[in-house]
Amino acid sequence: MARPRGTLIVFEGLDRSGKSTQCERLVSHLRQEGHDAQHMRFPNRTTPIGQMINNYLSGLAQTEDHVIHLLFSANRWESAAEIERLISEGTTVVIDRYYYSGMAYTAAKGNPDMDLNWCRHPEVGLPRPDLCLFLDVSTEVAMSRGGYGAERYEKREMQDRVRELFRDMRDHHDERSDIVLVDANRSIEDVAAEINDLVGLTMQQVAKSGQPLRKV
Ligand code: Z5A
Ligand code: MG
Repeated sequence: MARPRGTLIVFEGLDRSGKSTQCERLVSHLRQEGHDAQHMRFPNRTTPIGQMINNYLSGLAQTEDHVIHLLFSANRWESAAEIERLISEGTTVVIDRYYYSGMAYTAAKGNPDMDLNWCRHPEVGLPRPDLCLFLDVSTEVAMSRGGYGAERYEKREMQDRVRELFRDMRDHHDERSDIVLVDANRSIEDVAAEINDLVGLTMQQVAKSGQPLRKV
């Protein structure tokens, strides 16, 4: 019998919600259970496009708002074929931030020409996650985890707007059926336990349904 395809899992959420921590734990957990699992993150700062994004985020470069939006998207397209290949070989891919961040952070700049609908266009056709785990954390808890750093978007006002736009996306956009909200104000272990259960269920559904990987 052919090996079932892998599952595509994405972590999203505001800064300091614990995405990177939980991605690493999930990949270790899946490997311990005998699954092939691969960790990816966006922005992927290792490519030439990723270096341009890094220069922008760290304040070394000024980049026009449309241009940086398209660079974030291009940085995902650089990896799209690799994601599809891994999934088709039966590897579960766990991604730290994806196009949901792409949409919310650009739309949060408040340029009326760049609303969530506009922001979604360059993402259409990317591999679509089987599950997007949205780690929901209060501003107070996020601040208690070391506060915000020095990068461009790490400011209270921007984070508050991003929070609202993520909420919009969960309630009104095509994305809503893929997103599951996880209360990330709890301990690392409690959050991880819920995530392991949710991911286990999704992997079973994918294997049982035989549904191919969808596209955004
Ligand atoms: N961006 C964009 O504009 N467009 C795009 O398309 C994409 C991204 C993809 C960089 O992202 C910026 O790019 C980001 C969005 C924008 N801008 N902002 N702001 P990034 O992913 O490189 O940012 P990051 O700095 O790696 O991640 P983060 O969001 O700030 O953090 P996190 O990964 O969610 O949290 P963490 O590193 O796992 O945890 C933070 C700390 O809290 C750490 O000390 C942990 O040990 C601790 N922690 C974690 N969980 C817990 C719990 N449950 N309890 C207590 N302490 C905890
Ligand atoms: Mg992180």
